[in-house]
Amino acid sequence: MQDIKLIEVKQDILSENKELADNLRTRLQQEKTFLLNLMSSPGAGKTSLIQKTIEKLQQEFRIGIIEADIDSMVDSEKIASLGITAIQLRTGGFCHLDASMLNQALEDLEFQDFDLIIVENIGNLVCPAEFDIGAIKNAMILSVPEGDDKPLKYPAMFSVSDVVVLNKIDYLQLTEFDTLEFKDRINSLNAGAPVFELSCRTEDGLTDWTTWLKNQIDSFIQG
Ligand SMILES: Nc1nc2c(ncn2[C@@H]2O[C@H](COP(=O)(O)OP(=O)(O)O)[C@@H](O)[C@H]2O)c(=O)[nH]1
Ligand SMILES: [Mg+2]
Repeated sequence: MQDIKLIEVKQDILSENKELADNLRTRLQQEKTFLLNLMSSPGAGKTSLIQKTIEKLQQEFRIGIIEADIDSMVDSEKIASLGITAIQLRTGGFCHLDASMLNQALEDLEFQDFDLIIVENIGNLVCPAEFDIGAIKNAMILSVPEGDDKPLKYPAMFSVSDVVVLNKIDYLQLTEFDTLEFKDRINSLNAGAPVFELSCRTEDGLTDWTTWLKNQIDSFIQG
């Protein structure tokens, strides 16, 4: 029988991606452009949080948005209607973004002209956690209707995120969601990661999030 050659495709792809992501991060640091990678499952509130964040921070920062979707332009049209520069990445079936896709989008956007670029990653709690896109910070949103057990089911996503947003707190009284349990579960995976509880609908808790983000950008630009 002939020898069978085993190729660890995933490992190769991931290490190549990591190198490209590190290069991208260095360029972002040189140009002082803060790249935020926003991840969540579909419908948790990525586009809503981006819209609210733009409203609160557009006076202070030059903001650009990169929208990723498997096959639509819906979200980038919403952002463009706010008068904000948006780029749409259509992944044609891919369930995540990677550093080379980001490289292309950042060149098109002329990223040097922005203080803050928010990337709306593909709605998915699995694949985006594996691919470093060169972001300065990774953020994820979980919405209350998804349940407080999600850190147990998707530990990688909760581990790679520098910050967690719990959205749709206006649903709390309709569910069994246990906020303390949820935070404990995050803490055991990712000690010290801040968790912001908010509602994009009522705007409760929104200012704590935008203040945190503003402080992160300010210290990044000054650093
Ligand atoms: N009740 C409630 N609905 C919300 C909230 N945030 C977003 N939504 C709704 O949830 C749906 C999905 O939100 P969207 O921002 O498109 O999620 P995305 O798929 O992660 O970008 C939309 O109908 C939003 O209006 C919230 O805080 N409370
Ligand atoms: Mg969206």
